[in-house]
Amino acid sequence: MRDAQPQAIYLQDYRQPDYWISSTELSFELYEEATLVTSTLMIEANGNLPASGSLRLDGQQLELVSVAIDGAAVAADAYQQDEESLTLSGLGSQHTLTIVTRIYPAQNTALEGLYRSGGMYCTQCEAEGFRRITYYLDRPDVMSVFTTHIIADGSLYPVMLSNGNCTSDITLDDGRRKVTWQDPHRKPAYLFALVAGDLLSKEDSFTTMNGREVKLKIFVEPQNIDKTDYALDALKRSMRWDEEVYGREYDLDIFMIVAVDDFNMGAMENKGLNIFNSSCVLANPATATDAAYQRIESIVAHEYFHNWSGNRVTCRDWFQLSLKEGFTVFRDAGFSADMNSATVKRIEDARILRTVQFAEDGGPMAHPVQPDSFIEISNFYTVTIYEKGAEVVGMIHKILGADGFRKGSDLYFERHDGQAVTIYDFVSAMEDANGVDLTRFKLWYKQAGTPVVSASAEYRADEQALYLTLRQQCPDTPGQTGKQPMWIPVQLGLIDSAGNDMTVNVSPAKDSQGLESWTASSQVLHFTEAEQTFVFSGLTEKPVLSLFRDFSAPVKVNFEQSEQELLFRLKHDSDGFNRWDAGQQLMLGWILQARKDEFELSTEAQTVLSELLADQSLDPAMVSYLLTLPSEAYVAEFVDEVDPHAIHLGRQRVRLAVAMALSEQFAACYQRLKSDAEYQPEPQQMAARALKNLALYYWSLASDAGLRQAVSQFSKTDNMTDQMAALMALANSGDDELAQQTLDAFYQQWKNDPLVVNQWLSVQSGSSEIGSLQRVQGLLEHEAFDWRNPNKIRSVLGAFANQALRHFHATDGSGYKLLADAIIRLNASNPQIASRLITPLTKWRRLVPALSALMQAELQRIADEPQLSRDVYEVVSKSLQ
Ligand code: B3K
Ligand code: ZN
Repeated sequence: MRDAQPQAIYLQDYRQPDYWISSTELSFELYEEATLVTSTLMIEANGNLPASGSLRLDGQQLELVSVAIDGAAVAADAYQQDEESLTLSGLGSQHTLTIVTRIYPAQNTALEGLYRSGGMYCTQCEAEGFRRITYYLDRPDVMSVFTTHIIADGSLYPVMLSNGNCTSDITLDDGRRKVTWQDPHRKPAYLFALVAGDLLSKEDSFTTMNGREVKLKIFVEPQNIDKTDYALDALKRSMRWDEEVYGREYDLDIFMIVAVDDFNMGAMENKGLNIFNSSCVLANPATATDAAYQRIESIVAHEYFHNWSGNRVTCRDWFQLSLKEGFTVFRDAGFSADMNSATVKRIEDARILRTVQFAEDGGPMAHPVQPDSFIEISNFYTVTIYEKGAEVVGMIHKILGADGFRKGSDLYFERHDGQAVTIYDFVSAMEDANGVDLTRFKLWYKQAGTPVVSASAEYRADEQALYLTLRQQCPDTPGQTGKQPMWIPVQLGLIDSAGNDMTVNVSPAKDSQGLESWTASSQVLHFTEAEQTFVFSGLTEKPVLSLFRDFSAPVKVNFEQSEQELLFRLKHDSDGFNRWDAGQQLMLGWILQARKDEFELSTEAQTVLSELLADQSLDPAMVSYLLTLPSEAYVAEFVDEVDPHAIHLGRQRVRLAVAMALSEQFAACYQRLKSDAEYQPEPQQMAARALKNLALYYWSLASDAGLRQAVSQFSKTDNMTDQMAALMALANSGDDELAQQTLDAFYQQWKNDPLVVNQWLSVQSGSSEIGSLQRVQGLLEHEAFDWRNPNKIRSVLGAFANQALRHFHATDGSGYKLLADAIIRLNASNPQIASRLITPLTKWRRLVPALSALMQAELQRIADEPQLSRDVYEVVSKSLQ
């Protein structure tokens, strides 16, 4: 907790440190009540700066026991200490510092630094958690070689791990065990990790492209040992993929993953010792859904890929966070696309961008992919840094093509291996390897906000030409006005009346600054000015335009197409992503219309949808997305003033109309895809289950026969994907008694498996049907709930505020109050989690006036709290500005 007005820090103030730390030796003596940390640092003055003789080390919540310089104790009046630092002065160019601190992991509820989770010790140091372990230069440009000793009671903590290789394991005279780990790679402190616990491990090995044998180990609490196979398999596939696609080989003899129950994020890429939220690594068929398997696959890959994009080449400062996160998300997306369906992956990513990221870009926390200031860096692990950052990297990929991009990434890794660099170093490597100038493109990193592209097209039969005029405009965001036009890659197609792609000839060939307008190999149009007209010639008939194929840029598009054209593209577009997009535009129109009126599906729409459902040549996973309505949150992004109740009503009407109109087709589709094959978490089966369960969802809405089928699937299945789909259908069926019976049965079956119980919590809290305030309050009191566990908080409060919109936006403001009370409570125990929960409240300006006022009042109530953490203060104060 700090004073009420924490200060922002600025990118432009970046300076190198006065000293470097060439080596770091840490000794952890773990006792039940406290941990003693002895840190021995070799420091060297930074020759790039005039000698200051002064060194300010970061440290928070530390009990300082002693300080010595070159072996001589320093008296307490010879250093300065405050709540955030320890400063030594009068130093020469090289010294050995020995600092002893005492810390209290069992009392650490913020889950940063060293803490206890269940019976084990673990760490989370990114971004600034290491300073809660010892005084240090806790900044990513200070890279050091680490040696770690862990001393503890070996019977309580048989497994003791840190980064690198284990170099000694001895029993001391007093019977305690001392284990030593050495990491040969220089790294910043945020990549440090330590684990001690009573754990079991599942082992495997991987032979790298150069024939080196790497030991792989996943450590879990004993009851979870049967849930490690899939993550191990995903890890091996990631390692192979990174060799094949990026030429990157692993660089230590061992790679470890540890599953931890209490964790603020998904996982952490500590060098050689990744620590995972157990929900992102543990799975078996009975307890994990297909979606959970896919999440595990992508997060295991993401953390593994960080070994190069993040660890070998790291960030100079935290303003460069997207250097490692945007690039690594782009890499894991490529991996998931290759392992599963590329179209489906693109659809999923675009959905996140359009719901969550566009909302962030349009709200009070909007920031560029490279922010220029922040108060608390933990608030910047955002969809903008991660997902928009990945889209920006993806646009570079679109512009350069796969081969050019690979040349650029090779140069980047080679040039900067072992360094802490900036986003522009990445862009420079891409430019230098390809001889291109991306100066204009860099605006994507600097300018916040979602550009809006408006398109209008005119076909001139006499010229056999289509005139396409594009205009772009990027709205003002906090602290940024008057944005410049961006370089927007528009992948496009022109479709003839038979549904085939036509050849594209574009003029002018270059823009006003000489940049080519069209890249034929990737079918990308380069749109770089505020307004441009492109002429497509040689068109013997009027084409149907398919713009922004493959979601080629993270922009909003205004382009009117008739229901007929949208249906045509839903049926014929050769780009799977744009088929989905056409369908979403269509359904969005229906929902907006149904807010005011009853809704009926047109005959044409009914025909196209039933054809899709019956077409067995299509990927069933894609079809399930084609037939999924936009979520309420997605719809909210397309209206000027959000009335969540009207959106809910409109969506319910459309949902029912689709269910009723195609009831028989859904029943038939379900029967066709039902299978007795043994469950496997592999793409084909997953795709079939996705469509089968979508069919069940609609079918059970439309008829008792469907509902009976859901009841039977619920109890007869052997896998969580099918059981969860049935549970969702029944819980949301509108039959309260049936819903409750099923929920109770599910809890009885699974109450001893915390990860399954979390799913049970969120099915209820996240439902616009049953997620009432009263129910959510009940869940907060339930034996299964725990305020210390971030997964539980997300499952109840996160699901409620982000998904059960009808209840969260209750017209008496009770939903907002419930969330604000929770934020105030968590502000004291876990500021990061508290701060993340504020997001739904940051949208108050976009709501209808009555709700807006109620929400603003709750934000103000939080702002008025006396002891706000820096995390909560930043989001609340920016939201009220
Ligand atoms: N790099 C970590 C994020 C840790 C954030 C801590 N506040 C996870 C990831 O992106 O891989
Ligand atoms: Zn990451």
